[in-house]
Amino acid sequence: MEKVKLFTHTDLDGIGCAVLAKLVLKDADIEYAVPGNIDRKVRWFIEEEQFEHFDRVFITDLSVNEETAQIIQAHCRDKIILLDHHKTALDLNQYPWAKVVVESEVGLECGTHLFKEYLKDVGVYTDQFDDFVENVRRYDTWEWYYRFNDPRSKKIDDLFRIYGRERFMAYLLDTLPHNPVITFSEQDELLLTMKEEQFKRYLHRKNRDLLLYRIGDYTAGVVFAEQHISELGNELAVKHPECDFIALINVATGVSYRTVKDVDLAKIAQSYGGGGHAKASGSRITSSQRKQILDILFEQKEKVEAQDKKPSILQKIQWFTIFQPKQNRTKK
Ligand SMILES: [Mn+2]
Repeated sequence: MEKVKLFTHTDLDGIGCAVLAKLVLKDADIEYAVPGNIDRKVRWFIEEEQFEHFDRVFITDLSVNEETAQIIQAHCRDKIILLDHHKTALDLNQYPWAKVVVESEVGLECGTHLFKEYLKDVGVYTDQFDDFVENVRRYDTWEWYYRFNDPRSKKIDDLFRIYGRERFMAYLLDTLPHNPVITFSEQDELLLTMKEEQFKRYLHRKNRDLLLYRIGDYTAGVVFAEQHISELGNELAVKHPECDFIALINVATGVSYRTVKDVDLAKIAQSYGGGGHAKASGSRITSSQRKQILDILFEQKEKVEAQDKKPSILQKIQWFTIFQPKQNRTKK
């Protein structure tokens, strides 16, 4: 059996790939990543020659930047397979190990469906988890809403958010093999109802706080939000047809963009250092931007280390360089 490593995204589409890897390929080593850290993780994996321990390495529902792509090309092009559906990653198709498809005969693509097609092509998958894969695809592309008007896919994503990644993953690995069509227990339905009610209250508050801004040539509805991002973006877009797009700001992570009108948000996010799809994209808030926010909020401030925080590698290096000369001096 091949030893497999999988780098995948943390959302439902990302864990969909992890579920297929575990169920179909059995012995797969899963590592979760986000657009903000995938390059660092993949480069470390190559530089430290970790890839030597694996026969095959997948990167799913995520893409790498040009610099990382060149490192892959130079050092492990025969082992890595990257499968993604983000429009801003299409340039990676110049590399034989990358397959970026935005749309195919099924509709809009997603990571889990591309991974399923790959497994089918190499002959290890037939159709046992097709219902799950299709629901992941419908949720990730919002076809559940725009094309099928069927909330089942969204309920699966809601359940994933309620359960949390590890618990949901365990639940899927346990149930899918003998019950490939996901059903909702009475308890699940109650949790889903509670989540729906909580969302409605959140939406009401966020809609009240929404600000309209002119950004470049566009009118944007801007709101600070850290929960229910996809759903909130969509509902606010429906409520605000006067906007071109909605920007949801989570200071801790970044900005999510959702279309109202037909504007290319992949381009807009790219101009702020991000990427994504035409209808939904994102850009990061950098640590220096967060520092600027702190400068605005608190005039007189000084950074102090928290007690229960492990020192970062950078801090360790700093300590090392500070303490080293002193040790040498005492030896003399
Ligand atoms: Mn995806």
